[in-house]
This record gives sequence, structure tokens and C-alpha cells, in this order.
Amino acid sequence: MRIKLINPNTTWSMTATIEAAARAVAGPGVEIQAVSPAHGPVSIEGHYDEAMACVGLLEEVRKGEAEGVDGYVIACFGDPGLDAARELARGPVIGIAEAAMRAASFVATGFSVVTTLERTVVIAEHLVQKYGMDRHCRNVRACEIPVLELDNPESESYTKILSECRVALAKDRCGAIVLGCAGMADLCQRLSGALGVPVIDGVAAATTMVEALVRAGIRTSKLGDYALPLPKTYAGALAEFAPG
Ligand code: 2AL
Repeated sequence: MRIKLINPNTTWSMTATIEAAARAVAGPGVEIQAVSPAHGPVSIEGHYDEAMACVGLLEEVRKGEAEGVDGYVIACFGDPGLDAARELARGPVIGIAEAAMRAASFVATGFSVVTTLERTVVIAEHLVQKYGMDRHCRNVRACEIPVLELDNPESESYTKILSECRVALAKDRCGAIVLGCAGMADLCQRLSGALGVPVIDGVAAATTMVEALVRAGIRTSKLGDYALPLPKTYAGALAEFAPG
């Protein structure tokens, strides 16, 4: 089974961290192919970054389909391009935000999300509503850590995230923490050990869910809005990305 793990930002050192988190949970016989798109933002920290990241991300899904990939993980907490990727893919496509929230709902009545910059909070809140997680998500908190700081071993990211998690557990009536960025994947076990509650990294959650769906033979529906995109001409710089 081949799972393509797409980090939609173009920071390959972060892709390596994300890949390690996926490999740590993948079962025997599962090949993880971790990539970043050829073009796009180095980090995704807002609506504009997300929109611009989608073209390169979808190109990776298109290539994956040609190469016979069985399923995909979108490894950015805004789940950018998720529905569009599902249009292209025959196998399952899971975003780390959706996977982490659903995993958290299995092990705690309520969870709080701890994410990077304040400006990304509304993106996570929109996803909470989209996925029907309003009943489970107690709060979305930011640590004011730029995404690329997570990739800097000298930074104080761990301490800041730990402290925000402690505030969440004390004030939000939550029993679990969802990490709000793929770049936090390598901190998950340490945080869980320090806090004594489930800390959910969406990269691990999504990888195990894609693997389970593929193993069960469950694929993306091609009836309705997830049908293949209609063939048509795309003008200008996007001409090469035209479907069909
Ligand atoms: C993310 C993420 O997971 N990767 C990235 O570049 N930005 N999410 C976030 N909330 O900052």
C-alpha cells in the first residue's frame, strides 16, 4: 500500500519531520511517500497562503493518481484543498485537522486545539463547524509561534505550546489536546507525557485512518461533488493544470 503524504508548504525540512511521524505509526507493508509541492509558500499561515498552496498540492495528487497511489494525507492543519483533492483522487484523502478532531472525539468528550498564530484560529474554527465538531471542540488557542519557528530546534516552541496546553486543560473543560500544526508532530509524545492527557497529532491520526480505509477497500465516492473535475480549458498561467 502506498500513502502519499503531502506537506502543502515547501519547507522540506518540515516535510522530513512530518514523514517521521507518519512512518512511526504506519503498519507493515505501508510505503509512505512524503512530498512538498514544487511551488508554493514556505509556510501556511492564513487564507492567502492556503489558496496559493492548493495549486501545487493538487498537482501532487494528480501525479499520485498517475502513479497508482492508494491514499493521501494532507499535512497542514487548515486542510487546504481537501475537497478538491477528493475530486481528483480515487482512494481516500484525509486532512490532519479532520483526522485529529475525530480521533480526539473518540478519547475525550471535549478537546481544545493549540495552534500557531492567532490569525490562523478562525481557519481552525471554520473547520470545527464544517466537520460538525462544535459539540466537542471547547476552544482554539494560539501560541503566537510562526510555523517556521517549529522547524528551528533552538526555538522555545515546546515550552510555549506546553504552557498553552496547561492553560487549556485548566480553563477549557477539555480532556484532550489537538495540535494545530503539522510542524508540531515531533512534539506530540513529549507533550502527552508531560500533560498526562491524550495529545493528538493529526499526521499520525490521518495516516492511520487512510491506512485503515485503504485496507478496508473504502475509496472516495465518484458520485456527486467528488466526481472527477469536468474537463475544460484553463486560461493563462493555470493552463497546464486544466483537468482532463
Ligand atoms: C500550518 C501547518 O500545519 N503547516 C503550515 O505551514 N501551517 N498550520 C497552522 N495552523 O499554522
